[in-house]
Amino acid sequence: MQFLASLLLAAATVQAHYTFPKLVVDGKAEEKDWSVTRMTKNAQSKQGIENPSSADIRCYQSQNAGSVATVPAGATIHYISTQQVNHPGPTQYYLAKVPEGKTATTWDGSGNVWFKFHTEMPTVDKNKQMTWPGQNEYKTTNATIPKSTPDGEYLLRVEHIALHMAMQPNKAQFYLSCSQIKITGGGSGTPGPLVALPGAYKTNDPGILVNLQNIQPSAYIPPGPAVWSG
Ligand SMILES: *[C@@H]1O[C@H](CO)[C@@H](O)[C@H](O)[C@H]1NC(C)=O
Ligand SMILES: [Cu+2]
Repeated sequence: MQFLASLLLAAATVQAHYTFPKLVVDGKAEEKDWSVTRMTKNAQSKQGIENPSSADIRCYQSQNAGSVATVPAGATIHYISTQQVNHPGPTQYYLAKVPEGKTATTWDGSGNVWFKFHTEMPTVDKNKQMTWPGQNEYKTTNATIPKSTPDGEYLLRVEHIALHMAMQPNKAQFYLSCSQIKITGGGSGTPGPLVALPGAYKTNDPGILVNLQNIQPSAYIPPGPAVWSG
């Protein structure tokens, strides 16, 4: 009986959570899971991160990936999700340029190096319910790599912040992964502001400690730096 109960509990847990093992660039998916995307520690458990100051908030990785994906500047990207992205909350994308002398396959992404290039705001659906772009899909929302992003190797980070429990401190859930990419055909933009992960997020940020029942959709404040759109 106890065994059955824990099995059911495990099934329910897995169903409610997700990982993003596969990057899609202009409609073409990486050939198999975790080949350019770094395998995350929750690859099996699917558990989100609840402490936004945790070291795991950067890439949540258990290992680096073997390959690097070529991504043209201006490309549309998204990720395949292992489960339905059923929780309310924003999808955000970040990039960090690999420093001189390092490579995307080995660099750890430390320092004030991350800029955000995409976020999402909630809207109101026809039943007057707050809803989020991409909610209930089996993939993350699309984003465009800004055309003026300089060429070179980067870590690309996707995150979905699940806010259904976020009225309590350290109960928002962060689902994320990082991919190793090489941007080509880019420009001479100066991406910023640059932030560190961990560092950019605090437990009490208004986009992390938030009761969605109590706010207007337009009043939501996505956490992290301003978006750089190139
Ligand atoms: C997202 O991008 C893919 C190409 O990668 C495209 O096929 C799809 O139509 C886009 N979806 C939306 C909603 O724009
Ligand atoms: Cu969940």
